[in-house]
Amino acid sequence: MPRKDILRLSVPYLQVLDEKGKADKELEPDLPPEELVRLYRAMVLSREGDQRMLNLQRQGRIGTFPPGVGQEAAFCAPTLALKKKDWFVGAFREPGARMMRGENLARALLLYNGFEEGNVAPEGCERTLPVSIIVGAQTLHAVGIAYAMKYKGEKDTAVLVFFGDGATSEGDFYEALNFASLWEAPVVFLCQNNQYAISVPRSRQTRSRTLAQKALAQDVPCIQVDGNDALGMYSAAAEALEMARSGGGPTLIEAVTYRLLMHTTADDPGKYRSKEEEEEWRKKDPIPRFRIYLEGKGLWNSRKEEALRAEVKETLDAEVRAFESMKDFQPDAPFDYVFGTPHPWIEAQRAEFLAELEKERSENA
Ligand SMILES: Cc1ncc(C[n+]2csc(CCOP(=O)(O)OP(=O)(O)O)c2C)c(N)n1
Repeated sequence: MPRKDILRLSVPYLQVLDEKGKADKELEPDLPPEELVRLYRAMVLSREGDQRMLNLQRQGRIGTFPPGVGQEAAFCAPTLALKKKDWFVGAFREPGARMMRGENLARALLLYNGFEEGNVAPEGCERTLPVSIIVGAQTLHAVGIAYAMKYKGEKDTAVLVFFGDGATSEGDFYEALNFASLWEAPVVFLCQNNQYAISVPRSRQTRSRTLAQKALAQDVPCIQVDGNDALGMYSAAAEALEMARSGGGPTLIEAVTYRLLMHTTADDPGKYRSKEEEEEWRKKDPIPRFRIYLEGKGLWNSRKEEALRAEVKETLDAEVRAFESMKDFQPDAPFDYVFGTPHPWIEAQRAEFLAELEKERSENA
C-alpha cells in the first residue's frame, strides 16, 4: 500500500496594523475609542515606567530588572482582552500588563529592590500571579489553575499565561501544553518571541520554523502574530480567550517581537547582537505605530500626547515617592509565602535567619 498523508498541519499568521500604522479594514477589531486610548496609555506608561526604573537602577536606587521596552503591544494588548475574573499568569517581562491588572510601579520597585512585599498583590488586583523568574514554570501553574476552574465547575473564565521564546525549550512548557490539551483546559499560552533568551538567539535554540507550531503536536490550535501590532495581538488574544471561556480549550499564540533593550540591567546586548539589527527593529516600534493609527481615527493628537506624557510623569513621580518613603520591612517575609500553611522546617529556617540577622546587627552596632 502506498504511503499517504494522514495529517497535514498549518500555522496561520496575523497582522492587522502594518509597520506604517495602516490597518487592514477587514481585520480591524471592533474596539470602542476609550478602550483603544486605554491601550495606548498602558503602552506609554509601560515604556516610561521602564525608563524611570532604568534611571533608578543606574543611580543605584534599585537592583537589577528586566525591561519590556519594544514588547508593549505583545503584553498590553492581550491583557486588554482579559476580564477581571480571568487569570493573569505572567513571566517577568510584562510591566505594562501588570499595571493594567492593578499593580503599580511602587510594587515593582519593591520587588526589584529585593523586598518580598513586592510579590504581594495590592488590594483589588485579583487573579494575578506574581512574577515568575523560573523560566517556563508558570505555564504549569496556569494549566493547574485552568484545570482547577474546570474541575470546580467555574464557567466563562480563562487563564492567560505569558512566557518567552526561551521557555519553549523547557520541558515544563511541553508538559503544560500536553495536559492543557488533554484536559481541554481554558488557557491561552502567549509566547513573546523577542528573539533572544539572554544572549542565545532563537536560531541557536530551535530549528522549528515557528514557535507556534510547537502546539500542533498536542492538537492545540496556534497562530503566529506580528507582536508589535497592538490590534493583531488584541484580536488573536480576544478570540483565543473567548474560545477558552466557552469550553473550546487552549490556544498557543506566538507574538513575533523584539527586546529593544538589555535582557536585564546586568546584561550588555552589544556583546551578542549588532546595532544594525536593533535599528531595524526600532523601525517596527509598536508605540508610534499604534499612535499613527489612533491619529488616523481622529482619536489622538499632539495636545493629547502632551497631556498624557505629563499625567504619566506625575503618576510615576508619585510611585517613586511612595516607594522611597516606605519603611519597616519585614526581613523574614519570604518565609511566609513558601507554603500556604506553616511548616516546621520553614519555621526552623526562619528562626535561624532571624538569629543570624540579630547577631549581625549587634556586631555592627
Ligand atoms: C529554569 C530556569 N533556567 C534558567 C534561568 C536563567 N534565565 C533567566 S531569564 C532566561 C532567559 C529567558 O528567555 P526567554 O524565555 O526567551 O524570555 P525573555 O527573557 O527573553 O523575556 C534564563 C535562561 C531561569 N531563570 N530559570
